[in-house]
Amino acid sequence: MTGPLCAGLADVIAAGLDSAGSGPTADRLRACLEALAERAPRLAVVGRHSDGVSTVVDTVLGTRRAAVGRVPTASVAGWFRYGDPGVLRAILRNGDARATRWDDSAPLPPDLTGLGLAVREVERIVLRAPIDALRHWTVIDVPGMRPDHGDVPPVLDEADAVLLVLPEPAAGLEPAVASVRRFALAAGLTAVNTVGVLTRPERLAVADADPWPAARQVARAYGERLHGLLVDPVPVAGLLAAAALPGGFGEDHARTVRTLRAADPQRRALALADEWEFRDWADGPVGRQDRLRLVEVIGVYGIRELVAAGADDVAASRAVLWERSGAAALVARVTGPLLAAGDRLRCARLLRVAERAVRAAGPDRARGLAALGGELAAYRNQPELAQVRLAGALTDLLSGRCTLPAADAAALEMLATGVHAADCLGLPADADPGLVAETARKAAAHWSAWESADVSQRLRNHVRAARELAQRLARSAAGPDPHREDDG
Ligand SMILES: Nc1nc2c(ncn2[C@@H]2O[C@H](COP(=O)(O)OP(=O)(O)OP(=O)(O)O)[C@@H](O)[C@H]2O)c(=O)[nH]1
Ligand SMILES: [Mg+2]
Repeated sequence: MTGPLCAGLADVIAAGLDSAGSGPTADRLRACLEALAERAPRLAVVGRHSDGVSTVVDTVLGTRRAAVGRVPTASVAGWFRYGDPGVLRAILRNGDARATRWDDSAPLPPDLTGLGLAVREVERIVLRAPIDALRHWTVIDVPGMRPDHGDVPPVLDEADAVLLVLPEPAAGLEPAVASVRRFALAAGLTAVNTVGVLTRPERLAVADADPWPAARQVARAYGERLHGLLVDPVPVAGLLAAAALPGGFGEDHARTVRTLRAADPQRRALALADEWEFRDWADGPVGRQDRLRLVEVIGVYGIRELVAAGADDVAASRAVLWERSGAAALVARVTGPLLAAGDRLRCARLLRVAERAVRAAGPDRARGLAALGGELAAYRNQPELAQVRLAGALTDLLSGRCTLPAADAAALEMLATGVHAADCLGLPADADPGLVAETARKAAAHWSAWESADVSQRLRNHVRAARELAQRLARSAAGPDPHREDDG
C-alpha cells in the first residue's frame, strides 16, 4: 500500500543494494526497504508525561488499546500496526525480541510482568490488530516527556508525521509556547508533518462554563505563535472521545447518569461544579463506587453534558460524548490532509535515512555505493518532494539559521504547509485555476531571483525548493491537483 514516491525510492535503493555488499550499510539500506514496504506511514503521538497522549492514541485508533492512566509502561513506546491479532512483541533495549500471545481486544498491558520482562528492559511493544485506522497509519504512542519538554524521544526519528499534544498553559501561554517551540525545533518538527492537539479543554473553563470558546481561543493563540512549527492546533476532549469508544461509557454509567438527571437540580449543579465535590457528594442519590466509576470515565464536564443532553441509553450517550469531544475534527485532519501527505512524508524521511547510510560508509566506499548516493540525491530533487524539502527551510527560518524578509518567510511557509495548490499560494480554495497558475508563475520568478542573489548555499537550496514547487504548481494549475497523485 505504499505510494508512488515510496515505490520509486524502493526501486532506487533495491537497484543499488548489491553495491553495499554486507555489513552495516547494507543492513541500514535493507531496513529502509522494509520501512518503505510497510503497509502504512507512521504517526507518532507525543506530549508531556500524563498530558493525555495515550488517550489521543485511542481516539485516533477509534478503539481503546493504548495503556492509559498511571501505568508503569509509560516509559515504553507502544506501536500499533495493522495485522493479524494474537501476538504481542516486546522489542528489548538490547535488540532481542520476545513474543507472547495476546488478546487483541485488550489494551496494551499496564505492566509487562505477563511477558516475564521488566519495563526498563523494553524499548517498545508492538501490537498488531485488524483495526481500520491502522490500514492508514501505524500509530506510535510515545513515552511521556518531562514537563520542560527536555530530551527528544529517539522514536520520533522513526515517525513520518506527528500529533503534538500541547501542554495546558497553566503558568501562562508564553512559557508554554516557548517550551513547545524549543522541543519542535530540537526534534525537527514543522507544520509540514506536525499537527498540534490541545487536550482537556475543560481545564480552560472558568467554573462550569462552556469550555469550548476558551479552548478554541487558546488553540488559535498557540497556532499563531507556533506558526510554521505546527498546523493550527485541534482542541479535543480526549476523555470524552475515549469514553465514546467501545469499552468506554457503558450501561452502568448510563444508569448513574439517569439517576443524576432525576436529582435536585441545584444540589446536582453544586456537586458537579468540581470533580472533588462530586467524589465527596456523600448525601447525593448515587453511591460512592458508582460516582467514582462515572467520573473516571467522563469527568464532571462529561457528566454535566450528558445530564443536560438528556440522552438515555448507551448508544445515544456515546454519540453525545463523541460530538462534545471535538474528536471528529482531529480524525478528519489525520485521515485527510495529513494522510494525503503520507507518501511524501515517508519517502522524504527514508530518503534522509538512506542518504545517511551511504554517507556513513565513508569516502572509501565502493564505486557502486557512490553511484547510489548520486541516485538518491537526484531522487531528492524530484519536484514531487519539493514541498517536504521545504520543511528544512522552515526549521532554518524559525531557528534563525537562515533569514528572509517577513513577507517571503510567510510565503515560503504557505508553500511548505499548503494542502492544495491554491492554499500553497495564499489563495482561497475555490480560486480560478488561471489565477492559481499566474500567481504560481510570479512566485516561481520571485524565488528564482532569490536563487541568483548573493545568499548562503543553505538558503539557496531552500529558495530553489520553493521555486521548484511554485513551478510545479504553475504547470499543474489547469490540470489535476498536484498532490492528488500522492494520495495513494
Ligand atoms: N479530564 C480529562 N482527563 C483526561 C483527558 N485525557 C486523558 N485524561 C486522563 O488523564 C490520565 C492520563 O492520560 P493518558 O492518556 O494515560 O496520558 P499520557 O500522556 O499517555 O500519560 P503517560 O503515558 O503516563 O505519560 C488518564 O487518567 C486519562 O483518563 C481529558 O481530555 N480530560
Ligand atoms: Mg501514555
